[in-house]
Amino acid sequence: MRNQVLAFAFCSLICGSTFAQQKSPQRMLPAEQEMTLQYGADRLGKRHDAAMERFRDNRLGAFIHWGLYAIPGGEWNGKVYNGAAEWLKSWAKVSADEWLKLMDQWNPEKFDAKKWARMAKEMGVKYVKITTKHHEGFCLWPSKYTKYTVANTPYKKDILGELVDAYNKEGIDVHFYFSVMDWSNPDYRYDIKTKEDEEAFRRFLEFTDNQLKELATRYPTVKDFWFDGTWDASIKKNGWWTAHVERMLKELLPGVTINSRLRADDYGKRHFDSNGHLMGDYESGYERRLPDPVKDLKVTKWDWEACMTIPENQWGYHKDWSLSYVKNPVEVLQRIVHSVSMGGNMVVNFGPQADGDFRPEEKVLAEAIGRWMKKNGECIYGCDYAGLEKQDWGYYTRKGNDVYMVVFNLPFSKWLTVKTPRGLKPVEAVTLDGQKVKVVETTNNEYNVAVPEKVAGEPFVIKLKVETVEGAVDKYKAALT
Ligand code: JFZ
Repeated sequence: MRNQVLAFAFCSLICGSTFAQQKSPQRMLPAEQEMTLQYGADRLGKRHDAAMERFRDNRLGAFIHWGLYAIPGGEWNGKVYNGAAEWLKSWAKVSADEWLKLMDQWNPEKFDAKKWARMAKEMGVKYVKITTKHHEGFCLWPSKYTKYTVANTPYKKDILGELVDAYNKEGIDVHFYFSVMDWSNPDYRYDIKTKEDEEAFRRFLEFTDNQLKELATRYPTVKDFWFDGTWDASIKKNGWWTAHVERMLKELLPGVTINSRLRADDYGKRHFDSNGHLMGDYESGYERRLPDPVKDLKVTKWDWEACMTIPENQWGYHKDWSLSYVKNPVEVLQRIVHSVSMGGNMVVNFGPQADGDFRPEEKVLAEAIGRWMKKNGECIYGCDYAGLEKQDWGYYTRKGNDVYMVVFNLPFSKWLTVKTPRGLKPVEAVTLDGQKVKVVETTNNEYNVAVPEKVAGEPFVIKLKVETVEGAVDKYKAALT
């Protein structure tokens, strides 16, 4: 922050007031005036290799938060805490030793990796992000570097390995969630204040490197690392280490993708470096919220992935979902479409039970999303920001010259308004089940698109085939670069 202020002040001096009055542009300084950073962004603009294209085209993923916290499910010593269940150790002020005793009860009798993989396939997700280790420190794989792993529970077997195999067999990519902050490790520090802290934290970073190398070599088909628990001063003061981790994993696993939450630059600036450039391969700041489709179109300039919980804020299994608002399948769909319409991915979270089964609400939701995706997935997978002005009936997505109108709100009249940028013209409109739909030009670059005759009682899709004339300004194409 301090450096952004400095950079900004410096810029006002050089460029005069006009430039300085611009509100927080992503790029504040002409390239030659940017500060030199050793641990800033490794790349400017989007990544365009095959692995990144695959990450982007997948568009829909599932999150799995599974750890010891699934056993108490939000309740400790008879008291139910409504805070996030995976943070229960902290809400109920349980010591690490006592918490880790839950390992003796870890024996998910109904766990069947193949069933989990079929459920994901049915839901239409193209990738699954699994908590290899959450803040509590318990590892779903038999790590050599700590005793707090599945290997030392009654279950014994390598859950992560079983899941990687099962998902991969269904053609689903596996991403690893990894919390750097680790409540089980006495060397972890929230800040570095003394020589002793420094030494402990150096040991901790080495331990973390070892675990990451272990994950990358034991499970070489992993496609992505999603880091969490990186917000403490101790890590911000060691930005070099976050850059090192990204490089280390990319050397071990060519093509691997990494979220921005890992990174801090030379000055402890996170996600975006002190010059305003995204660090890592995609922004991972959108959590349980989404960018505004009218105001925040800047997000189409970089890749991003949002993740969301089905209740308000429960990632791990909580036994009582009656305590807060719980989204219905259409709301979940709307958030998926919203994300794709702004060039982002969406990951829907599941918190499996301690017995290895999923709660009924999650099964119903996964099935409902899957049914819709089977019919309408064409407007999600491989799609991007369309470059058309948002309308109240829903969202646009686009693949080349196919613009998809995803309609959530049925108008009282039979017409849906479409406004196109200059040079872009709809030539034909059809529903995904093949009904032709009327398009009438109402004024320059404005059209009425008819609501199809038969619409199911759920969001539906109209595919507009469009033509662009030579020389047209196409915001869609610009967003792809
Ligand atoms: C973190 C975890 O603490 C939480 O348990 C869950 O795993 C979630 C996916 O990630 O929580 C966060 C992290 C970052 C923000 C908010 C919650 N954030 O940047 O707004």
